[in-house]
Amino acid sequence: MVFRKFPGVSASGMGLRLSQKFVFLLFLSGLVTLCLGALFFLPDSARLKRIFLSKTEAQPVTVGSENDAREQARKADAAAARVRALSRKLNLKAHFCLLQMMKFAWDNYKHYAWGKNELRPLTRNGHIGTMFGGLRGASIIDSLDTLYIMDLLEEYEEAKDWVENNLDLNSNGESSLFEVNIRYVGGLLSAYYLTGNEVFKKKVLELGEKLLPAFNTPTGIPRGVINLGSGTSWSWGWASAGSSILAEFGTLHLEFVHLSELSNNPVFREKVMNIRKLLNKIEKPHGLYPNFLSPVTGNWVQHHVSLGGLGDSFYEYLIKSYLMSDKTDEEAKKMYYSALEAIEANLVQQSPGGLTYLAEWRGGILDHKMGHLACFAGGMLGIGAEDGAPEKKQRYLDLAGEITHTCHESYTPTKLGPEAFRFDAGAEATATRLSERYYILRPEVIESYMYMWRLTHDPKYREWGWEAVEALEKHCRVEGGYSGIRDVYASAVSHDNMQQSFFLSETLKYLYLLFSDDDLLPLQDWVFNTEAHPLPIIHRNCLQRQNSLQKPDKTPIDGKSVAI
Ligand code: DMJ
Repeated sequence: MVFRKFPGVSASGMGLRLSQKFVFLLFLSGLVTLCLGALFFLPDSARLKRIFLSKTEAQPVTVGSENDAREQARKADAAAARVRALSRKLNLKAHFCLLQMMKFAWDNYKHYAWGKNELRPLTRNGHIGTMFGGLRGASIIDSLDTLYIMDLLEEYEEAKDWVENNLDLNSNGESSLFEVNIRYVGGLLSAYYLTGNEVFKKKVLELGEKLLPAFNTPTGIPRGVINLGSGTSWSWGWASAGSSILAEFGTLHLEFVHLSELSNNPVFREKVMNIRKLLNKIEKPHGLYPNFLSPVTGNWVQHHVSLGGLGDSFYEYLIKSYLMSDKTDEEAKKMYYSALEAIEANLVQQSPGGLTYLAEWRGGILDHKMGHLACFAGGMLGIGAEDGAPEKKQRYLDLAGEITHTCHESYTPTKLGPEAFRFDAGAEATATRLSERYYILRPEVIESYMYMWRLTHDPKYREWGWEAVEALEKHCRVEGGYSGIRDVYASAVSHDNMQQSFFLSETLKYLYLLFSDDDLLPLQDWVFNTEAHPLPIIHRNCLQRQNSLQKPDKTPIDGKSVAI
């Protein structure tokens, strides 16, 4: 090797200096390589990689984002499908549970209380009570349509046979016109319309006739109590000044219209149209309907207004009369929406915590309390929203959702709700009195979940319904059936020993429908009476429909005459 000579440096000295430099440079480059290499292994190295990579190398990252986006969309779809599958599973599970629950309630009633009105599940015997006079089998009549809808056909046959062979309408005793109407007349009508079995029609027309004497008053407003054997009727002892109750005489319309339809006898319709005529005519304080009316003078007896007990189903039957008439009963429509205006102006309130509720009104003074019974109003407002004035439709649907939300809020901590809850002295949808803490298997909150589900398909309503199923199983199921509980706030529940007939007719049916497809008893074709018995909408426009199939010159499309 020839080294160039540099001035002042010997060859051997230069060689030594060169090798020192070489070692130093080698060391330096090793250090730099190590440092750069280490950078790539730092946890946040991705950012540095981006800086060090050229644009062309960076390109695949953009392609990767599109892929990522596609991948994310695919994952989201898969997740949605999983949720749908899960909710189908939950529906199947819910259906399965509800069938088991209905069967359990029915089997226990059959075993321990057959033919009596209700089951006492703790003492495992039957209860007759005083509401139905001499009538028996309230749980059987209330269960007929639920059993049929749930496809529990063996059990339905047992119920039908009992009606055929054992339902005795020639009974004496003090019976409530309202309760007999909503449970027996409603239950038999539904059973007839669903199954077409003539035995139900025969029985219900016979029973309808027996209720007519209750209307023999100076005004035609019926009294609350009737002896089905003798036809004598009188007012409830507890109702002030011999008055009749708004929710009682105002909850006959749907059933009586169908009695006239089935019998071709206008008398039933005339009786309820007469009630409506009087209510329409009479002066109403602030547009509101008080709960007590004299059947003698036709005047209000007290100024207590409520969408809870004593008032509730009167409002429900106004909108349902309109819907059941295939939206032809304009008078019912007008009365419903005017009543709603008055309710909005006078009863709808907002709590400090932001909950919307329906207060009670006592001669202008508000009682900031809502009964469990008033929770049906979520569903009622919901089904009535569509036919409200254009500018009110959304408001009514929102109000329906808000009331249902408030009622759900009252369902805590057992996930079952008290008989009444308050919004005063710091209370937010909680029962403040010991005497209002009980839950007797009532349906109203679940009823509103069912309607709101059908109207909005918001999954929260099914979630809330499922909470109720779990709570019923946990707190109300006992060895001998289902029982109400005395205190929804108590950690150790105490049972009231009563399986109400409306648990079978309403609570379990509404839960079952909540988890069913909308075409099981579609709201376009059926209305539910206040005991959840489905009654068909009376379609009057079939002639128009037939005509619409004809050519303009009225010649039938197929050239043949249309049989009507
Ligand atoms: C049912 O008999 C009916 O829903 C009625 O309109 C009110 N009370 C019970 C259920 O809570």
